[in-house]
Amino acid sequence: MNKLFALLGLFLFVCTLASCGENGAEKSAPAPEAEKPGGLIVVGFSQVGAESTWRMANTKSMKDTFTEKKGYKLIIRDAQQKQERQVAAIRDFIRQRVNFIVLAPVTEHGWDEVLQEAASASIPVIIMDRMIQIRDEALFVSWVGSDFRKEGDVAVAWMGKTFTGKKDLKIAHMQGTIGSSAQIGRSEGLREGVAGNAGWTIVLSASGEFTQVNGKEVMERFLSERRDIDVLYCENDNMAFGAIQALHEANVPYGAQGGVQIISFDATRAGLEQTLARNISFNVECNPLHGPRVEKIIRQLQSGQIPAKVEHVDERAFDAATISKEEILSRAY
Ligand code: GYE
Repeated sequence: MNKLFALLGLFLFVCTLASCGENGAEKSAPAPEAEKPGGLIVVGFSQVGAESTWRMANTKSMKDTFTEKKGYKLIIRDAQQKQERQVAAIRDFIRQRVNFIVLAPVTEHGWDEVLQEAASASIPVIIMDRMIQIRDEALFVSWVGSDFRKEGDVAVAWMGKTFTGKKDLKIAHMQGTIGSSAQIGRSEGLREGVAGNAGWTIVLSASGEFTQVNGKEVMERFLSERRDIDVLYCENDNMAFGAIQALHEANVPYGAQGGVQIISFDATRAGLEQTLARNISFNVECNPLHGPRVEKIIRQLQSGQIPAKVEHVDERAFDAATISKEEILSRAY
């Protein structure tokens, strides 16, 4: 009986989804019942890639949540940081007539067409992690992720406190994947901080694509251009690890020894180890454990409820004085 109501709820929801799109969003008949091997709910998950510790923890959280034991079949497609691959994966999910699509988008733009296709097939789409910019917001059900702009603001507030009175602050800016929400929000925070502080200057800027390998390479490039860097504003932990390797190899002081002060984002366990060791001076948390949050949305949809359109995750920030070894060890990512 419950199941019947759940299915009815979902049916009503997808009808709403299909009918409220503009720009030619056709009012289509609901897709035939998806193939549900053994009665499982099929979830197609288009993941960005495996570029960082954060990302691996995010994939694991999805795998741990959407298990067969709990009644799900999870199909994961790794896009290797390429949007074309994500579009192809979504089309494939539509062809397979999955019950739900979960998209962790590599960048914000370029989703109108393919999400229109998903809506026309009456497949609800949940956006996780990074956000999308889309003409018609009815093309996705909900988004769950971090407030990246706020993360940037938290880092900048720390800089303001730490460097008060410093007349000339030279900042090297290592950005994440250009066009991704995590990069956009964190970079905007810094840009605004620089605009509001007369003595602050971004002297170097480049993308390290959120990976350790590129982080090292970009830092080497930065150091070949100049060494008088006060702050490295680095948009994730893995790039910070690469940057630390480069600084170490070039014999340039950083962290507690004085020299370059590194700000990082994610606060993964390894990132917090580096923070406790005072190699990273300040680390802003970004929580990747979205699996249960996405499942909650799916459950709501199944029981005919309309989930919140946007859900932000509460996050903290750390310096060496505000973390303990126990806290690091108990961290799930
Ligand atoms: O900060 C980074 C990852 O989108 C929040 O992507 C995510 C970011 C995270 O590669 O480590």
